[in-house]
Amino acid sequence: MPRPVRLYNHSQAPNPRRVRIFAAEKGIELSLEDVDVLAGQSRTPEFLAKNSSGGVPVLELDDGSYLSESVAICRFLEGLHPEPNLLGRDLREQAEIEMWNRRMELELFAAIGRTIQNTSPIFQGRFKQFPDYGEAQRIVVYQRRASAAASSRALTN
Ligand SMILES: N[C@@H](CCC(=O)N[C@@H](CS)C(=O)NCC(=O)O)C(=O)O
Repeated sequence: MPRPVRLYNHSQAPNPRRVRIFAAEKGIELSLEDVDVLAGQSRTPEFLAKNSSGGVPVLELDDGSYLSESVAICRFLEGLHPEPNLLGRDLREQAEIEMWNRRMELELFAAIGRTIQNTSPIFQGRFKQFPDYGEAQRIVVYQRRASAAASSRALTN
């Protein structure tokens, strides 16, 4: 099985952070190479050859291949380092984790992304911004965060 060589990273971006947190929970030390995505470094022909989607994280492997998509990278790390188990020991547990993962990504994380992309000066010039839409999405984020917190409290009580 190929082993990780380095993780193409951005210190403030959420998707690479997700992989860094997952690796840290497992005690895996990944060598990081920062990519200035705001300066367009993930959109160069050289980087697009590593990940045609043009984003980070990307995990470089010692067989010369590259793996992108934060969840796919986490799943690969889980396979290489099964303990501590983070993605479920049996089918039921795996499906439960996947359910929460999908909810967090589609219902919360996507709305956070739409808020930031439509309101933050960081994204001016990268996207056509619709600030009113961004502010409406901000309200959605707060509502969904409250509802996720209530579900989580119900699960732990
Ligand atoms: N679905 C991908 C999303 C990757 C992504 O959008 N990464 C952002 C940083 S959080 C990025 O590199 N954006 C730069 C760009 O798209 O040019 C994943 O989960 O890894």
